[in-house]
Amino acid sequence: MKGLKDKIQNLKIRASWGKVGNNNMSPDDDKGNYDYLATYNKINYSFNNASATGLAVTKIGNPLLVWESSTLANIGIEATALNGRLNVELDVYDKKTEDILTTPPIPLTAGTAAAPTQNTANMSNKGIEVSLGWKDKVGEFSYLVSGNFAYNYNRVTNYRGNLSEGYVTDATGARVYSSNIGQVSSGGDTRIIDGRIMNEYYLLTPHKGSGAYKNSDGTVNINGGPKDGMIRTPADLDWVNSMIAAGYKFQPVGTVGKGQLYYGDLIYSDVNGDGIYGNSFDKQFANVSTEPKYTFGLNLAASYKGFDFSMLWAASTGMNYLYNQAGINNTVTRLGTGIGTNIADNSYYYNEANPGDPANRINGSLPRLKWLSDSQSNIASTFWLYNASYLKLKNVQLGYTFAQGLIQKIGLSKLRVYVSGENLFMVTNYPGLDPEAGINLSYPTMKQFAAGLMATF
Ligand SMILES: [Ca+2]
Repeated sequence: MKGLKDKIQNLKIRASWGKVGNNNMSPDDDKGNYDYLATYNKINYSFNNASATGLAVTKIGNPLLVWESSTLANIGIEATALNGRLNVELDVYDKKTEDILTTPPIPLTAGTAAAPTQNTANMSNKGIEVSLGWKDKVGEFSYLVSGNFAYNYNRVTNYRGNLSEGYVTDATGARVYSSNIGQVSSGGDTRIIDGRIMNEYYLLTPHKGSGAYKNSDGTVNINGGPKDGMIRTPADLDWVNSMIAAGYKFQPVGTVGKGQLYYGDLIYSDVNGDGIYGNSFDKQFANVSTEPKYTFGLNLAASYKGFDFSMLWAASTGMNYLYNQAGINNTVTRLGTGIGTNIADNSYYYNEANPGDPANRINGSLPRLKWLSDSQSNIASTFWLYNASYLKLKNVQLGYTFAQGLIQKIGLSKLRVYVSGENLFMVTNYPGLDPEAGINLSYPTMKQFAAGLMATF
């Protein structure tokens, strides 16, 4: 045991369990504060063939309503070893949020009043947090390296039932595609549904064709067409026309033409196989949300004689943002509104009348420019879903502390000068302003430099 004590100075195993209540109504927008009461509103009704004003229930009350509750169980280890040089912390947690307030849909046969607020949804967050640190001194040089890592796994565990999609035979004997997504989930481009990430993206996907256009018997190849979903060449457009001639459809814009579906437009996958490329049944869950799955931090510090240096790095990965912003990557143009260089340099252009036009850019990464509106390409799809992972140098500081003997002569007890910089460097593929600040950022994060002098009398 003595040998071990020499190596490990501190070892703590801890566990905790707690339960807290919350009356904040989420994920639905309505506030749940007084929802145990029914809401009444003035409403007109017919009395002796004349309109009269009366009172009617417009939202059904729920006297059984309780707060949502979160149960957090946590187990962790803390250790300091090798004469305080190594520091380790590890935490594993399991958080269950139950009785989340929601307003489930009710059938119209229940009347026109809004459904009562109920405690129906559950959510699970599980994760791990690790922090490792090493500090040491070699002669007059001391240094510290510490890093942290966190992983979170989020799932909605109970909402409105399971998703059921597929072909069914309707009352007339016809084979039709049916989905209960509207009943079992809520939201739009991001949705809440049982078994998936909270507010997971649910989107159309650009059609990934094989690049071939026809089958060996001369018929149109339904798995062919443009490889990246954009109609780029005359052969791509011919394929679209042949598909339509063969009875297939493209949505949201179904007809081919300059003002409709044309060169430089995206077309979407027919995921459910109903022959319509890009209808609502072709939306899929993307396995990502705006919440990071992994976060990292790294802190480095060192000092030698009077000099001191420190640096802080941070990274988040595993989150995606649906981003389609005027002036940055949205290719819809308006009178009096400028377009960014990203759009000017990367939007598709093809001059049909002159295929050799040097201005042609048929490999442009963004769709063609459009005037005022675009209901084909600039709509929600995974084309506009960007990996928002980033690595940032958040802070660097270099300082110098003057030797005591020198400064005591001028009546000071301590004198330190320093220079520091913030947000100096970032690596990301996200085209927006700052992925750390989220999608809707109106003012960019600033890069800052500072120089300072600290005098203690
Ligand atoms: Ca379809």
